Amino acid sequence: MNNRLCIVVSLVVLSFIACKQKQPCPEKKTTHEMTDKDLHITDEKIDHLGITNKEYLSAASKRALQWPDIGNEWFIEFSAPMPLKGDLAYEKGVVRRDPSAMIKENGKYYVWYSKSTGATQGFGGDIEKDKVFPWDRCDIWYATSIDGITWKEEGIAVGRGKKGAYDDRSVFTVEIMKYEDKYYLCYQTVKSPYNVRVKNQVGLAWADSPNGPWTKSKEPILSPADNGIWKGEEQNRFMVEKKGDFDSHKVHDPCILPYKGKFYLYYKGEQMGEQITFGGRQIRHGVAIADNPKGPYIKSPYNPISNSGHEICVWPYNGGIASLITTDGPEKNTIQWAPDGINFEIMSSIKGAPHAIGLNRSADTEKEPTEILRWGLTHIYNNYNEQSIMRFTSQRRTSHTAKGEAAKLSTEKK
Ligand code: AAL
Repeated sequence: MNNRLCIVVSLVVLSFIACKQKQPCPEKKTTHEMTDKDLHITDEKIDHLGITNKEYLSAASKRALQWPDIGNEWFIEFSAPMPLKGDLAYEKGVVRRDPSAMIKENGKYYVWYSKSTGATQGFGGDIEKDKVFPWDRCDIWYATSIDGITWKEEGIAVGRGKKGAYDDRSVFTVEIMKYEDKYYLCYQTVKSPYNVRVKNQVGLAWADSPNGPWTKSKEPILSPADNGIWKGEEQNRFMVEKKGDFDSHKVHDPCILPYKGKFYLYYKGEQMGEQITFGGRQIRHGVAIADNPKGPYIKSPYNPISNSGHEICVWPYNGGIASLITTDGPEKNTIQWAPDGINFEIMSSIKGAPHAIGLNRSADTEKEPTEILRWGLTHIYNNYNEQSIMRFTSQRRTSHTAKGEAAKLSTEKK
């Protein structure tokens, strides 16, 4: 090639690359840039959405046209939590919180939860002696019930480890998985001293019966990412040289689901140097996947899989995984669904959901996407030193009638 030709070819290639770079990627079009073709407009959709003129679509109308065919069944309302009866009723001086899901065995519901006693002093005093959080110095207890309302506390399931073990300070926020007639409890662990920079891990215990005895894993099954760097020696969790991954400080709220022949451990991550964003804490969710219930659990390269939420609340639905996203982040107060357990899309927005939900795993999850949320367990703060487990219910919103209108409608139907 002579020099002139060479220059011409190079210029053509360079301008092609430059032009390519300027082109917006088709998947990255803003709502404003979308054309009728992108929106799949039909007369039926225009009528359903009540759009005045399809030649003049506002950004809101374009978004509405993009909504997939989401059914009303994803939209639900929660009733105020109700107290439980029996041993799980409010008890003076006792913290019972973060109920696991319930499983039904031998005609009884089983639930596991964090239990501790005594006042919470916080981090101002002597952390060697004090209880720094309501979930500090906890053991995992369990209870059974015939009707899900009156409960009998059965005793301790998994206690804290011996001094020096990774779980010597507290074991808490537990979830249950039953798989092939074996039972698995996964839970949070903290090793002493419980200071504000302490890393939190996840432990696992297994048993042949829901009544135990439970064998604990010798090592944690999940740990925080180790790529954050604290700044200075002071016990200050907001001071960092580098924040690291979304889960560089804590891995919390573990929940294992058998899914597609593997085991998906969903968890909440807390990052070193946490900030307030979008009016809430920087809380995200991740998933780690294993071939066997006992692990090893490998964190997904797609993490974080949610940039919002708090406690993990996930269930299988229609070949995918549904997730209730509460409390923190720009997508809080939504229910999301991922066809592959990883790529979640918003299916509905909901009013404030109960915290730390313990799902009813015996529900028919395929009946409706939110069937599993018809009733379950949650916790409330009676005050900072006492928390109790409560029962929630939810219902679908199917009508909106004026006073007297519903009665009239049903008479007319007859
Ligand atoms: C909850 C959960 C975890 C935290 C603490 C107890 O909301 O996210 O369990 O560690 O608070």
